[in-house]
Amino acid sequence: MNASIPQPNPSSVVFGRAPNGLVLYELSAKEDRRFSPFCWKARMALAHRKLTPDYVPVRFTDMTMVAFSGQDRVPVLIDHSVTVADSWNIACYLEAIYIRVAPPYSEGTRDEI
Ligand SMILES: N[C@@H](CCC(=O)N[C@@H](CS)C(=O)NCC(=O)O)C(=O)O
Repeated sequence: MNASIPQPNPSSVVFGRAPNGLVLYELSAKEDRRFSPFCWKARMALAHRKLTPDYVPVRFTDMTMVAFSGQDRVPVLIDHSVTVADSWNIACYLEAIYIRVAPPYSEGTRDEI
């Protein structure tokens, strides 16, 4: 895995959300449907570590909400002062930083995604 660990970006710090400091910006469509497979990948990577972020819904028309990440797509993960954009980068980041506690598709994982 080619995981270069993102460096803290002080301008992107979001405090006071999930107690674990994790925030996931993800796509939200009509009736708050979260249909993005890229965002599911991020959810899956988090669930494998039993990490529950605060979820911030982002509409297609509101992609400027994630401009702090230096691009205009979701998912974007904030981990305290670290910002990670792109589902693959998020997977690599989590792999590098957090221990996986649940194998993919294990019993119970379904309920957490
Ligand atoms: N390579 C990116 C792709 C992310 C992506 O394309 N996300 C879509 C949602 S599925 C998006 O944010 N689109 C915003 C737009 O097209 O304005 C990843 O793996 O995260």
